[in-house]
Order: sequence, then C-alpha cells, then structure tokens
Amino acid sequence: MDKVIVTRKIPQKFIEQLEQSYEVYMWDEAYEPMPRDQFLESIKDATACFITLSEKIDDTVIDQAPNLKVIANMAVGFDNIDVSLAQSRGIVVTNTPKVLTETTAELGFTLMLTVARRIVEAEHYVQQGDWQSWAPYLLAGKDLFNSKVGIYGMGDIGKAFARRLKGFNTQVMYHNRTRNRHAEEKLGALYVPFDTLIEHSDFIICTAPLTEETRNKFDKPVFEKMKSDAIFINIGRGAVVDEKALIDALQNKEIAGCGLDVLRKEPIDMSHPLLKMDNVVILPHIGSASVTTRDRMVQLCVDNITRVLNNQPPKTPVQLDD
Ligand code: 8YV
Repeated sequence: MDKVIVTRKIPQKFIEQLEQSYEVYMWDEAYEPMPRDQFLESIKDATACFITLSEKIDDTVIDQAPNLKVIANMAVGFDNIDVSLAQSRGIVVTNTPKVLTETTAELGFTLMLTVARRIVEAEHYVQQGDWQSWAPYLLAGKDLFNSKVGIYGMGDIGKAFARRLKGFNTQVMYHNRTRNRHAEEKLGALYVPFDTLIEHSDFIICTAPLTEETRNKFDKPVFEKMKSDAIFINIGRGAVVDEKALIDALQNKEIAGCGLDVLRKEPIDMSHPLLKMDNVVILPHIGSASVTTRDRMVQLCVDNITRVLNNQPPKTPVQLDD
C-alpha cells in the first residue's frame, strides 16, 4: 500500500479521503512542524508527501526517499523545494496556485491600509488608556486615495491587488519580469522600470516569489531611492528584502513605514529590531489564512497526491521556467 506523509495536522475529513486508498502518517501537533529527524525517518518508505513551507526539500530528503512519487506543497510558492533535483529523480512537485489568490490579495490590502492609517498604534493607544482628549493631528496617517501605488510582481496576486485598487482612485504602476497585458489593459496598471516604481510610488507592494532574481531585491540603494513618506508592504517572501537595509531605512526616515506578512526567518525572533518600531506591522505569514481558502489548498494537495498515485497528471504541477 502506498504511504502518504502529512507533515502538518489537517482536518480529519481530508485524512479520511487519503485513508480510503493509502496508509497515512500525519504529524499530530497543530502548531509545530514535524521535527526534521522524524520527517527524514518517515519519508524513507513514503510514496507521497504533503508538506508546507516549514519543510525544506533538499538532497538529504530526496536521497532518503527512493519511493517518492509526489511532493504536494501547501503553498503557491515553492522556494522551500529543490524542484529541479526532485524532477530529475522523477518526482512530481505540485503547489496551490489560484485558490489562494483573492485571500492573499485581501490580506495585502488590509496590511497596507493598517499601516497607512496607523490602526495598530491607534488600537494600542485606546487599550493603554492614552485616549484622554482629541487632537487635530492625533494619529494622522496617509491617504490611499489619489496616491501612486507600485506593485512589484504582477502575477495572479498582483493582479487581484490591482483590481482592488480600482475603487480607490489611485495611479497604479507595476514592475514584473514580463509585461502583463491584462493588467495594463483591464486594470489600468502602467508598466514601469523598477527604478521608476520605487522612486515614484507612495505605496510599494511586493508580491514576488523568491527566486535568484528577486533575492535581496529590496536592498539599501533601493530603500534610499524611495520617497521619504513611502510605505512598503511585503506579502511575497521575506528573503526578497534585505532586512538590515529596511531597518536602516526606517530608522533614518528614508521611508515612512512598512507592513510585512513574510520575514527572512519565520517565526521572527522576539529581539528583532522591527518589533520595536511603531510604524511597522508584522503578521505571522497569514496571507492565505481564511478557513475557506485553507480548505481549498488542502483539498488541492490531496487531489494532486491522489492523481499522481493513480498515474494521472496532477491538477497543478510546478513547472520551472527554462
Ligand atoms: C502558505 C504562502 O500558506 O502559498 C504561499 O506561497 O506563502 C502561503 O499561502 C504558506 O506558505 C504555508 O505553506
């Protein structure tokens, strides 16, 4: 019988689907990933694994898993997986595109407005009993309407973000590896060189995946070029940002604030300097975290596993660009 490893606790209704045909080993802790040692041990005789971004799939894992046929990643991003190595060993890698697009764009939008209108500071202000009077510029923030918004990464999530901006009377610019006609013609997004995007945007939203091209893309010179009242939002991957450069930019007031749903090291260390700044909002990587969307992501992983183990093409295989 094929053995499926599930590295995170997922609802029983999905496990039951897999158990109809396979032996399933699920890690049972709700908020802790399966320890690496245990993962390496259990994958030895597995034919399929259901993983999240907490699991790094490298040569150690692949060498350990001679029977593995499919790796189903519960994420659209797959920078945690050495995809070319897996594919060179005949292992199919799948991800969860499309099903999480709208939920992730919504979170990005929420984060942008939260930083712009200083919502976290305002809430703390009330909770701490500091609200003793009204003042003309009390917690005054930044308007989104009439602003210039720059989107870095015009994939599905970038487009869903641009669509949401339509109601806010903003000027939308974008930069992407390739031009996106749909974004230009249907969403009115203007393609600009990267330098133009960072120099002229009031809000800069990063939705980019982590690749060799995007790693550390937002570094010191980039933050220096931004407007001093710019707000930077990252819902892509943490390593697209040089965090030291971001901290310097905030401390030197080269930018006005930031909102991050993703960090270089997750979970963040409590001593991280970004946690001490009022104009920074950090979220624990919850971009796709609505119950409906998480259900859809899990179901897609289950479907991909089932299809590959039945010698059918998966619904959403990861395909590397040439
Ligand atoms: C995932 C994400 O929930 O899809 C992605 O790439 O970042 C999130 O939606 C997270 O990566 C867990 O695997």
